[in-house]
Amino acid sequence: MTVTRGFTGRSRADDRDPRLPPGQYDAGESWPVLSAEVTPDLTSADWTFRVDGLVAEERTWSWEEAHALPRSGYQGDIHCVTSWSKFGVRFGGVSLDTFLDLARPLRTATHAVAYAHTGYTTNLPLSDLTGGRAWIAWEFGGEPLEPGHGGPARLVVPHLYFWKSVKWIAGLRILDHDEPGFWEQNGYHARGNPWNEERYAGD
Ligand SMILES: Nc1nc2c(c(=O)[nH]1)N[C@H]1C(S)=C(S)[C@@H](COP(=O)(O)O)O[C@H]1N2
Ligand SMILES: [Mo]
Repeated sequence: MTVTRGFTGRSRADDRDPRLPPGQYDAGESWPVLSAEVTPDLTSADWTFRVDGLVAEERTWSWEEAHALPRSGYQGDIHCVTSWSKFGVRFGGVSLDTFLDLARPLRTATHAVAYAHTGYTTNLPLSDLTGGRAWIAWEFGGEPLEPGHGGPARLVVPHLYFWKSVKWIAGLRILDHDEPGFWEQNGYHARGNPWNEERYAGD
């Protein structure tokens, strides 16, 4: 009788941390800064967050107005398309559901373009921004978010590759179609689900 090799023993795949999506490695304590633009000189007094486009009510929140909303946060892992992942990070801010509930996307709305105060953009289906899966965050590990990492405030959409998590977030434009953002126009995948390795268009 033959025994299929690899079936009885512990395979290499079993040694992988189950938190690591395919093709990723654990960056440990380090947190690389990855920016296409120069870190802007943006203070919390200058910062605003706007939701416009296909909504019942276009809204803009100041720093104080955003901080008056119910607090929410994320604790878990993040995954950059350049292949580092970081486990157990903690972001604090407000759930995007809270902002979208106040602006009320129209029935025809399907997607959003998230844009930064610097001009960086990325596109997301609305379904990836709702249901407690996306945040406007101004705290990291209980401390104010550093400017290099997107402070005063950034978008955090941790279930997608981190290029979707716009630093120095300025707003969401709500659309009835998908419109490629900065990296997506340069060959990156429209959605970017790390568990399906959706790195590039066509993946
Ligand atoms: N405004 C802006 N947001 C951005 C980027 C950027 O270049 N500009 N890079 C994205 C990419 S590719 C990643 S991996 C993360 C990096 O965030 P970090 O620099 O805090 O690690 O921010 C995302 N958000
Ligand atoms: Mo990235």
